[in-house]
Amino acid sequence: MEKTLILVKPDAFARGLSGEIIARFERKGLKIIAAKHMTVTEDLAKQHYAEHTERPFFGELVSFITSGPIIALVFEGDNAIKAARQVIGATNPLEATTGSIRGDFAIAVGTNMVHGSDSPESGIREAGLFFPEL
Ligand code: RTP
Ligand code: MG
Repeated sequence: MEKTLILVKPDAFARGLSGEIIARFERKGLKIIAAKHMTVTEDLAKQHYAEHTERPFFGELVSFITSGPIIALVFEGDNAIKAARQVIGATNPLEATTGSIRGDFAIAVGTNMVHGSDSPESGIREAGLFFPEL
């Protein structure tokens, strides 16, 4: 079974959509194996987004994810990575289908509500960063 790290990003948390978002992953059939309310430190944000270090929007990514409280969760299940990304929708909310989280709730790529790991290896790495006890 795979693990995926899901972050309910500051925009989604501030809008009071955490419950709605978490319910969608549960309805899909994914199981929560860790969850916490927290604020991401700059150091953790840089480690989490390490693959994007050279991208022009890296600074914005780090400042946004550290800008307010989030909920971090690890979901586990068969094909959890692909299943969760299907629930989340395309990176650009304007390209995400209706019925996906980003398609239903977001407009801008920088404030796209949710993070989901992009491969089984990333899932293990990212889950370990946020939940070292796992
Ligand atoms: P995520 O990591 O947040 O689940 O999103 P993703 O896999 O769909 O997208 P990724 O390529 O990993 O990008 C990470 C986050 O960077 C922001 N982004 N901004 N300005 C831009 O062109 C741009 N491209 C990506 C998004 O917030 C994306 O979620
Ligand atoms: Mg990604």
